[in-house]
Amino acid sequence: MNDLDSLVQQAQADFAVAADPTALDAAKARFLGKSGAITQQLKSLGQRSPDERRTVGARINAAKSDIESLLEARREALRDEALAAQLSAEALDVTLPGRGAGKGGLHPVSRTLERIEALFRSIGFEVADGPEIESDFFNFTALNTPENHPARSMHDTFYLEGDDAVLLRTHTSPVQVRTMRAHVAAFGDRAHMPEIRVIIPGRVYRVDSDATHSPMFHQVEGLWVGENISFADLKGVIADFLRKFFETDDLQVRFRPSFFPFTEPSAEIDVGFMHGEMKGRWLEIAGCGMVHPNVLRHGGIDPERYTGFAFGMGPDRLTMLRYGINDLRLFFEGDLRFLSQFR
Ligand code: 2U9
Repeated sequence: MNDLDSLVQQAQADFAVAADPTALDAAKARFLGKSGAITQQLKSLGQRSPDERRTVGARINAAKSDIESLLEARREALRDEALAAQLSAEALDVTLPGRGAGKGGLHPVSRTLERIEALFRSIGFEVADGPEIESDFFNFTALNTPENHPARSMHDTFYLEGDDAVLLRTHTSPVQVRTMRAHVAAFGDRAHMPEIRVIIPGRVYRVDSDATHSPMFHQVEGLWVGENISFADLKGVIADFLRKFFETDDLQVRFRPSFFPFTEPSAEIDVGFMHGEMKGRWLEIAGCGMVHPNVLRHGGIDPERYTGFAFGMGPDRLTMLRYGINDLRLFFEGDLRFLSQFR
């Protein structure tokens, strides 16, 4: 066997053990590269006689073309191996049942909020919102909450680091003050300013956490300001709302005197069911009152001419009552085993 035949055999053996394209390129360089064995042979032709050059040259070129064919064959074999490996790794069993798109649904508290909004819209209320990061002024001062009130302590309220005048709102009430100011700015110069009728649903924050308290919870507050708005209007609106919300006229509503810094007089609202399993029990459902004159003033409204009522309720608690849920934290853990029951 001459040199060239053994070179071709050597190339075949080297290509066969190259396990990937990089190793194959390295093997190719040993034969066909700039200083590869075949290239060396071609270079040495210069030292031969013209006759030899022709015959030997033809044999070298034949060996070169054999090696190139062997290389291409091995390349193709490696490509086939890689494809086969990929196909078996990505094997798809088309006989498996489909996973489905996983239909989503509204969170139970969102459903309650939507119901409350729809009921108040039907009697001419607008829905407003505002910032969850509030100033101490709008959250407390404008709402007639004294400087030393316990609600203002670090113990009860989340303050932003490095600025004790900025906090996570503890109620949605600052939005009512903002609403009053915006309303006065828009309509305050008219002989008869239109009434304000607004509800504010939203997230609020307090330092509190157990089965019935979460550091983040929801509130819906309402405000109706105009000339001659009275406590009788408040009672009518609330009683109507509760009968529609609980889908029964079989319901008693009780107003118990209470105290809030932002309303005077103030009351807690209880509902009593006259039949069924809740018969004879009173449930505290909301708080309310006539907006304090100081709060109207902070809203830019003259308390000598206008009066208003406000109320606040907890939609989380209303949702717990409606569905018989005993732990508030379930709402905010994002566990689909719980949430998907409300779809
Ligand atoms: C303005 C003036 C007055 C809103 C009110 C309550 C009473 C109340 C609680 C009910 C359940 C909070 O989520 S809860 O724990 N709220 O008892 N809220 S009066 O009074 C306002 C609001 C804004 C400008």
